[in-house]
Amino acid sequence: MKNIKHSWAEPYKIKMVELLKMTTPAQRKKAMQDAGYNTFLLKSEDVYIDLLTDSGTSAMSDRQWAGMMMGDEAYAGSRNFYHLESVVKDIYGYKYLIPTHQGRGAENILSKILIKKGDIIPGNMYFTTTRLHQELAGGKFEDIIIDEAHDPENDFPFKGNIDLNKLDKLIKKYGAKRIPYVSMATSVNMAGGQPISMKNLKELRAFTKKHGIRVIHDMTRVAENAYFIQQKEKGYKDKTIREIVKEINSYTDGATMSAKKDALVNIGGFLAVNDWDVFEEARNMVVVYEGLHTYGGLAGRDMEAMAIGIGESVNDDHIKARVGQVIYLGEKMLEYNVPIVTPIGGHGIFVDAKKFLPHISQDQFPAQTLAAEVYLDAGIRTMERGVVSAGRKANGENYYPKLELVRFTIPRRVYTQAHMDVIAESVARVYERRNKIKGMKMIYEPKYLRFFQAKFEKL
Ligand code: PLI
Repeated sequence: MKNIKHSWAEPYKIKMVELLKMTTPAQRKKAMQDAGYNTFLLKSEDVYIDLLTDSGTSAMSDRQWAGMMMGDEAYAGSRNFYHLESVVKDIYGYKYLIPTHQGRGAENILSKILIKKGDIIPGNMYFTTTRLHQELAGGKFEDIIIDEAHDPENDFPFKGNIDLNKLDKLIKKYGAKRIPYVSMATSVNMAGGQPISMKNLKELRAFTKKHGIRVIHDMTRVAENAYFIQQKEKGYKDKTIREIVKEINSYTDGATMSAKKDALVNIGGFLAVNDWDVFEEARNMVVVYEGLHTYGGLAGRDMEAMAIGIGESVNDDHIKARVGQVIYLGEKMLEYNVPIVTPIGGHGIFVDAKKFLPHISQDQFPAQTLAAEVYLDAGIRTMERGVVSAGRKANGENYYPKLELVRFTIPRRVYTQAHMDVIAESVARVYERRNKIKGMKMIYEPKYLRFFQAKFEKL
């Protein structure tokens, strides 16, 4: 009896299905060429299993759909806003709420309020939209994540941690006055969904307090981070996800949230702060960029679905199955010797394209190439997270990130274990023929966030 495994399973059953189109290799070849070898430019109906992102792609529950029918679509003072506000206070612990249409809406407002020209914003690895808003507001992002995060094979369990020595050096170099806040993300997306530990967060809080620097939390995937703390950090195994999430937030001064991830909705986000002055300024500004402060670009029904989704997102059974499915896929890929970022993160598997295609130089876009090849094999859509996503510096030079990854992002509550098997087998097939794969050149490059619309040609 002792050796029988205790498997996780989904804490829900399926009530409605969406049919998928199956494609032939010839159809996929044409679709990929038409898309300029950029998976963002594929038509969704040409995709079999869509792992482009976990953003806005979750399946909502029957309770969330019922909530949608309870939308109060008043221009001002919708009851759904007050419901959301009470949930953000109660579950997340932040005092003041500004709803926004999605995460970057909150990033825009926050960056404009807190950042002055010439400021430095240290953070645990950049995220594309977050860094761009910081730069557009006149700031400069500085990466202070621990070195382990840049090594895909390092098995340290909390690769999202912040290196306080790096922060200290920045303070000594620029002075605390030029650092408006530390941009701290839970489940660091670009590092492979890697968590930050509670211990590190507590140390960060104490250190920043000493220097009078705020901590702003990108809480897009906070529940997934909480799961790793519960499973791996001493002293947390008997705490609930809900308790851990609240504790994480308690060490920060405010947060930007893309509710399209953890919070299980297809659209929505918010800015939440504890500081009245920042709130007041944000409440002024949201009217300019998003909408009135009681809807922020969202319909009443969207806010209701978000309020209910936040509650579901901190349920222990939900998060165990959610991350369990990601780990299942990662372990399957490892069985086929596919090089992936380890430890396996919370929202997807990140395949190490430098190691998968060592004969392709970073100038020939190994991760972009691999994402195209994976689509061609079985219609699985993934995303480049490497030199294309990293973009260019203010002086026009490319950023060359150490990590050159293809992200297989798992939408929440959408695909089954059989889909995971199909994905792992497809990647294993591409891995078998890896030596024959050639790189690409970029033939069209947009000015901002180029990965969304750039086009490529095979060499
Ligand atoms: O896509 P938005 O504007 O709702 O959120 C922006 C955003 C902010 N922070 C983090 C960590 C994100 O992952 C994020 C969006 N991520 C996307 C779209 C993704 O595919 O990962």
